[in-house]
Amino acid sequence: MSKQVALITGITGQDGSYLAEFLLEKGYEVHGIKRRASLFNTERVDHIYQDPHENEQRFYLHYGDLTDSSNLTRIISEIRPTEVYNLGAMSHVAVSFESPEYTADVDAIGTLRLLESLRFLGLDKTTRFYQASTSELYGLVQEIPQKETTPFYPRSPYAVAKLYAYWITVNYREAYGMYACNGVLFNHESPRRGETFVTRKITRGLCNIALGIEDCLYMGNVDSLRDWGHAKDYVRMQWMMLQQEKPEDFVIATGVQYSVKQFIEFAALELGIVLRWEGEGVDKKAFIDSVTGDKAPNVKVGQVIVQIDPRYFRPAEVETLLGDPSYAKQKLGWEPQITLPELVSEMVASDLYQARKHALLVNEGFPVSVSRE
Ligand code: NDP
Ligand code: GDR
Repeated sequence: MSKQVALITGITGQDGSYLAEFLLEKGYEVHGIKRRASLFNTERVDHIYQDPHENEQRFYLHYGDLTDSSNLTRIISEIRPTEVYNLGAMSHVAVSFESPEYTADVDAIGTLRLLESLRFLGLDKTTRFYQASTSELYGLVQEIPQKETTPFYPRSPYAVAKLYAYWITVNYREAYGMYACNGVLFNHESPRRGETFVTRKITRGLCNIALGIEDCLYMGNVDSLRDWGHAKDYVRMQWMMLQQEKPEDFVIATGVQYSVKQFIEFAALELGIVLRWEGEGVDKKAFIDSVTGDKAPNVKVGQVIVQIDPRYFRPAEVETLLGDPSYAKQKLGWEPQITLPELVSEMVASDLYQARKHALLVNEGFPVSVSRE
């Protein structure tokens, strides 16, 4: 078989890092695009970084940006990938309301730039293209659960930009016969999830509270319902989608839904904290009802540890998402292997480890600040 060469945009993100590991294990040569930042931003892939002086290198990082066509075209012409995974994006829904134009440039036009580069370089008949589409396309849901045929109704600048990316991917498949497909992925999480997405904010915040580093977790809409899976299961699916005979779009989800409030309760329980909720709307708060076990030595019964803060409400909310992954199961034999309790447990263990490191430094007299948002 000829050499498999993958190009991953967004390699420094949650999914990019898991996908890079997965493809390296499969024997691929893996190239990733990283953005220049004023600090190191490769923490999620440092463990697979290969010193360029080593022989038999199979992992490469290139500086680049989805807003820069000439840069993308140069990288693609140099490495001539057999598969391109477009995972790069301004991926935070709330932030997209603050930076709508930038979000459109990266998430919508960035996708077009990649597709055009492949076409311009004559790779449109050989290189396979994966687009990171999203359940946010369903937004104000028209059908429960959502599947491949459910109509879209995006509710944020992020989702509208991703709608363009979805359709331009379909268009290049139909117009030029490209092997290009969309994975419509529902929320997926892991210990590598960005700290400002809700699940990570919860596990990190509660672990910090358990060890006395923070006092309270300020949340937005805790009644919001999501279908959460594990990123490791979802990147496997991204690769599977590019190994089919014909390109198709697939919904990837667990088919199980929980509220943000339930996620908070699961994470608290993992720490041995039992919560009781009181109040409604912005007065809603959760206090500690009882503590079992020794993972939360710095909390006390009666302490309020979750409060609602309207600053985390969105101008337009996606209240409920629940995916139907039947087609992916039937056509590709894909099933998620990691359950939500296992995911919560892994995330809490990882954030507790980080919080312990933090507490140790503070106890030894080294001042450490906590980044919050
Ligand atoms: P992350 O936010 O963790 O990662 C996003 C990646 O995109 C980072 O590597 C980031 O770089 C990079 N990026 C941001 N802006 C640019 C730019 N202008 N040019 C090049 N790269 C850029 O996202 P996830 O890993 O969670 O998600 C991967 C993709 O899947 C995204 O497109 C997201 O929208 C989509 N998606 C995610 C879902 C989820 O639940 N995780 C569900 C459905 C879709 P840097 O590290 O420098 O910021
Ligand atoms: P989402 O993920 O918007 O679904 O987009 P996020 O984790 O940010 O929010 C999920 C739900 O939780 C509610 N929420 C809060 N969210 C955040 N971030 N912070 C809070 O304090 C908070 N309180 C309540 C939100 O309102 C929302 O309803 C993610 C991203 O990864 C997208 O890139 C991806 O496309 C979709 O998932 C599928």
